[in-house]
Amino acid sequence: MTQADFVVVANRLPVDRDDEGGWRHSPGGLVTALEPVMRKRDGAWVGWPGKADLELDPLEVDGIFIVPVALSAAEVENYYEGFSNDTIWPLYHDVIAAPRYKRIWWDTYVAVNRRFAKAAADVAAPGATVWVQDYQLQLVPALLRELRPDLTIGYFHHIPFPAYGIFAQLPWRRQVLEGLLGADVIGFQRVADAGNFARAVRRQFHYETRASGIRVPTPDGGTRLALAKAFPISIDADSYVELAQREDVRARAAEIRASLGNPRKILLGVDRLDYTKGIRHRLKAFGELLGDGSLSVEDVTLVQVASPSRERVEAYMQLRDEIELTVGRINGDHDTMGHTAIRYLHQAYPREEMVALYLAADVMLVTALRDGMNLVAKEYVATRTDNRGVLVLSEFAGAADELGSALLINPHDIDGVKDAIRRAIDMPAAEQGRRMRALRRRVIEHDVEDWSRSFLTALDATRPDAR
Ligand code: GDG
Repeated sequence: MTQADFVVVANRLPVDRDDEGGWRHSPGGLVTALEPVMRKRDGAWVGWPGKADLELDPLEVDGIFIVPVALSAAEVENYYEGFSNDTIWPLYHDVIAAPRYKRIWWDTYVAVNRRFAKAAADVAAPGATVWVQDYQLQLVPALLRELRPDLTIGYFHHIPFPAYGIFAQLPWRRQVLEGLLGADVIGFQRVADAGNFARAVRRQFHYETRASGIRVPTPDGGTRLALAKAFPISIDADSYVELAQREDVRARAAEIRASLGNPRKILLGVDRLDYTKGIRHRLKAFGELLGDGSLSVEDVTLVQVASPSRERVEAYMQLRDEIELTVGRINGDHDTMGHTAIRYLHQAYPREEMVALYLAADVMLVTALRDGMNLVAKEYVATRTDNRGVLVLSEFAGAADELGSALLINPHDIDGVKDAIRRAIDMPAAEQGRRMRALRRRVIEHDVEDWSRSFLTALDATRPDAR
């Protein structure tokens, strides 16, 4: 049995199974971020291959040791669609949608987390470092520590951690906190998320917390220190800059503008179709601006990419209906034969096309009601190599902590969103340049490699031999 000194545990594997039974690289941000470390550290990746009832043996793909964890169709329904995406996701995003608490979902979540922990314990070499990713696997750190006390365990939480008053709704709140406290370093997107976590730990267990450290009791009657701290995630900025400078991508951006009738300004929204992203608020503001005559479709078009997501979860089906009704109404009221108000695209595109869209857009609208980070905001900024363009950014996205030079908005304040859109459309080039330069500096200096390096450095510092 192969053993690895560095193990990543995530809900999904970094590769997808293609229809011929081969493996394809899935180009996600996490994969790009961790690939260099995986190679350097002789890494293994434990995760679900993305299809139910697929039992696969471990294998090596492009220098990464892949350990597939099988899930039955019922487990996908209860652990993934149920507890992860219909309990934790809405609860941790400030109950924008109502979380559903079902005991069968919880029981399955526990069973699946055990399976992931066991798989990680089996592949980790003595004294290895294991990095667990995200809210689907909150119990893995403690389960793994129980199986393998010799390991150094990190956990990164990609979504918000809510205020105690909201978190306290969770019937299994103590078990979840205990699960997370099994890690040596618990990483969050924002300082506020780490603070909410520490507060929940104090309220539930009365453990002592000082600065980022939490004193956690150990089975031998002593204590150990767990670190709960912000490590804001980022993008592979260089690869976005490169794409943005490619001739074919730039030509495609011009083609997109032309195919929309070369409007004076193009506004853009890019989101998974998710109720956390504030798509309805954005449409409402834009619709009102057209309605009150502030904007005209001859002049301005909104392109909204809403990539399909979690289509078997009820709240997402409802959201899709509402958004499509709203888009239909706005377009019906305002379109002319030659111009459309909203070009709505319920599709997923290759990365080149996304970058062409970023290049074509004068204004990027990120109006999330709650978002761990929001990488779309960072991607837009990275591609704007001419320092033109305006980012309108929700204060409720983690990215707002770093991107203060954007036009920050409260998405619930529709008049405020309308003002920001107007301001963005009319912003003089000099001000665009000033703001965009500051935004780009931040994203390029703090890229995803910087993120994984700072997390792993903090994690290494907790090793017994480093202490
Ligand atoms: C979670 C947290 C946190 C979207 N549509 C297409 C496409 N995308 C890409 C974007 C971006 C990514 O998906 C979405 O990332 P976000 O950060 O915006 O949002 P979530 O999916 O909700 O991610 C979030 C993140 O984890 C990382 O920690 O920032 O807060 O919710 O990269 O470009 N990519 C392609 N075609 C599409 O149609 N190729």
